[in-house]
Amino acid sequence: FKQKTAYEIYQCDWSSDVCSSDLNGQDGSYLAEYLLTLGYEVHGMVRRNSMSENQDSRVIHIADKITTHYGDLLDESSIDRILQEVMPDEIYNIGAQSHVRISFDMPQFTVKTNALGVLNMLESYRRICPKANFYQASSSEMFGNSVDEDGFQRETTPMHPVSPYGCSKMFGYSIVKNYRNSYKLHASNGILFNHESPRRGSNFVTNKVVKTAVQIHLGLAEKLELGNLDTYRDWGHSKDYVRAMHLIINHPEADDFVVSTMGTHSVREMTKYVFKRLGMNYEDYVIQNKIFMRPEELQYLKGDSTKARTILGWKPIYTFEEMLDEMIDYWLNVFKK
Ligand code: F7E
Repeated sequence: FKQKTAYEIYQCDWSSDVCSSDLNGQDGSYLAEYLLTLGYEVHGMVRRNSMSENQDSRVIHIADKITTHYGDLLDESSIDRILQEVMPDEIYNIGAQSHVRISFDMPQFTVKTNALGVLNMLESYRRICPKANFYQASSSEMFGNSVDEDGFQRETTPMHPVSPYGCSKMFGYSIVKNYRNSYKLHASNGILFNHESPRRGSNFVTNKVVKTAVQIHLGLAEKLELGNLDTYRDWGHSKDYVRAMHLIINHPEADDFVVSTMGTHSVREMTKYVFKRLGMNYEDYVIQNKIFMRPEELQYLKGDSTKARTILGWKPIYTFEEMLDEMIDYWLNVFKK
């Protein structure tokens, strides 16, 4: 293991290796692929669970190119052990209980993982490898229903979260800033708006709509049950957003950046588009079920990412439609086999 590490550090352009939490999530898998194309040595933390196939299913195709370590954001000793072994140059904390609706069912687990988990990472990082750069996956859910007069949320918009998930992310965001200032660490926040892909869990609304619409189209399902159709989200593609994470962590000064498409669509508009592309009218198939509603809802998101575009030179490549088309094609392929 050590020889391999030394060899690869010597070989790669960036003289750098990287450590990321939740390698097997949507973003973790795209980030690992992206960093490999840049010549990084990639180490990822995976959480043990009782369904073995879920622990590496999104990264199985690159399993021989990355190193995985069992660990947990709530198990400080596992974080210490991994950081001591790897001594990374870049640390991406993208592990979380990321489902907003589920955070109302499991508020304490959500807060422990998403808030205390960040603090655990920061403490290990500060003690073991403080010269590394640190990226925290912060979220537009922290804004809650707070919108600037021009209809955007940006770095300066007040944060008033409306879910246990949003509250937990706001602690993570704040403690990163606190550690940056207190200990002069290169610790940054990406405030990422919703980002999707074929690898998105199918209990998030885009992939739920696409997967079920394809099943209906192929005669494999009859109805689609949704919650609130009239909320608005700024949806981008995860592949574009992991490029932003890398730019943020490598910016000479640690800072906080909004990452967004600067556009917004309602759940209804998104659903209408997907069904239309499959030759159907969504109104014939969609029914509302209140079990998918949230006790308190975030109504409207549209992010202003001017700062990231100007300072980091980042911009998204995928359009909203191209992203949904890719997801539709993915599920058509899965179910036609
Ligand atoms: O919901 C509505 C729902 O669960 C989007 C996470 O990545 O982005 C994500 O959080 C909207 C909400 O994402 C259903 O009420 C209607 O208004 O896809 P979602 P989210 O809650 O916005 C932020 C930035 C994060 O950081 C989070 O980790 O769609 N909606 N019907 C539904 N949502 C779901 N899941 N299922 C429905 O049946």
